[in-house]
Amino acid sequence: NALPSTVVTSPESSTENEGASAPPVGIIMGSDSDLPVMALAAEVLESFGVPYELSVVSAHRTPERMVSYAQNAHKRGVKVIIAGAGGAAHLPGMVASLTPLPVIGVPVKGSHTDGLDSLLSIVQMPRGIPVATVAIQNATNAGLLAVRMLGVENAGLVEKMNEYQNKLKDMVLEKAERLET
Ligand code: RP5
Repeated sequence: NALPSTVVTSPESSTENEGASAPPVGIIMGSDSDLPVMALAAEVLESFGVPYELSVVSAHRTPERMVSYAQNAHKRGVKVIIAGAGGAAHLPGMVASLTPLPVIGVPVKGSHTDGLDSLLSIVQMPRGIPVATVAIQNATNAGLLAVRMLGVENAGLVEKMNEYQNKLKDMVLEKAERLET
């Protein structure tokens, strides 16, 4: 599971380091076992040149760390949080309840279940506390959604997203053409 070279890891102390200039995207996950999935979001951000930090923050095993991370992220300069978890996947929703930032939830498949449990745990939020939930294991879309959110204030990212979508379209059309000839 080699990670992209510009990964910025967030040490424990940085969760409370108010005033520091954090990268715009915080990728957090309930366990290091979620990393193979969550690395997909990191890869997307890397390809768009968006800096990020990567951290294990467990709602159940390190609840105080989760509270500290969520309450301080916006003060440190984080703009969007991507939170992945599996099973009783409380992390994205709890973090959303503690931060004013947009939270994108990634349901991670468990070793004994198909991930539907994680999906429902993350998507079924009560009115008032939204989590933008992507499909099971689809951290790629979480990364893309974060880029689109940051594009609200960054015309360069909007341009890159246009290019990305055009490339996607070309790829599909090439495949369709190969099939049809
Ligand atoms: C969740 O429990 C994590 O997000 C992970 O998906 C799942 C299993 O964690 P490990 O037992 O592999 O550490 O909190």
